[in-house]
Amino acid sequence: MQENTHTTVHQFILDRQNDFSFATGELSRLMRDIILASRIVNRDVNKAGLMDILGNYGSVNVQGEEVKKLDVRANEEFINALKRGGECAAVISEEDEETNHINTRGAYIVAMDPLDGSSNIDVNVSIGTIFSIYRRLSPVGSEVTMEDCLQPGVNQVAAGYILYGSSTMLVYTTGKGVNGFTLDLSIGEFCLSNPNVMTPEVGNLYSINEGNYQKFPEGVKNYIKYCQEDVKADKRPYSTRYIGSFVADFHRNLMKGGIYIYPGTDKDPNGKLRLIYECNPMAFLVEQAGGRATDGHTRIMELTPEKLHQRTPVFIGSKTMVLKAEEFMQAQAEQVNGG
Ligand code: P6P
Repeated sequence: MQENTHTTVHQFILDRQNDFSFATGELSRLMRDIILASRIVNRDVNKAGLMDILGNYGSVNVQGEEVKKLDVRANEEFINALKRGGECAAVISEEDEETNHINTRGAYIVAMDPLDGSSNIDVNVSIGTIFSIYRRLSPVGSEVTMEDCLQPGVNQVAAGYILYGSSTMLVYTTGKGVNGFTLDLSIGEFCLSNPNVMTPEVGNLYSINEGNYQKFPEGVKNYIKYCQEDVKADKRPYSTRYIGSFVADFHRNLMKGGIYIYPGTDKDPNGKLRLIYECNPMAFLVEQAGGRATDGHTRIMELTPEKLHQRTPVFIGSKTMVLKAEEFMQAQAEQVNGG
């Protein structure tokens, strides 16, 4: 009988229980809750193509049930799983204006984008869930405070994403490296498929919505021109790859090397992506994989959030590429300041 060579994510977490420097199984159980919800969301996302049968948002389906948008349903699945698990004190979600207070006895704060890029579902493009985990600062048993929710990214104890793509993958870190797990539908388990992920120091892919080129800062425009120069020794011109789904663009660049940029513009100086539940978790992951994440000047994880849904410009990916982009941003700043 063939020996089972699968390492499930649950075995992996238990084997590394000691990595969670303080958790007595709490963080393991929190991950269990997130993983359970992700499998339910995966099932729903895979059915999305049948929405005509299931009905669209706001309608009532053949069973007489209200049909909810998938990101609304995903949000409910994750919050319900975290409620049942008992380890989570509060959830910050892109779907909810205010913090969801779950359980005063919980020791952890979860920040998440339950279904990022959900507008791509209708055209069968990969989408994802992004999550970030903090220990609460206030005492267990008390009400969660805004200080608990507005912690800088350097305080994260875990972060990850689930990519609902050609296969469904869980990629996460607890500060001891990055590991990837692929959902094996035949056994219904996430199994270790990408141990110890390290992102290439330099890649040849750049991801940015060039439709906004006219609005970009000069530093970004100059970096894009740099990417397009014909310098073979430097693997330039780079190729542009932009799916319009952050998790999918990030994952491809993490594995192959590359840079994703969503810059600020005069109209939207803080760009589009959210600091707490999109940029911080991806910044934790990319740094653990040897990459870099800044707002063009400052390390993402050192930015202090002032609002739950605060946005930030983001330059994230292969370290050498992010540093080069920052050079162009710095040159622009010096020019503006007459430096
Ligand atoms: P744009 C999806 O709405 C999202 O938040 C990210 O997943 C994606 O990278 C970005 O916005 C796309 O934004 O403005 O290029 O369509």
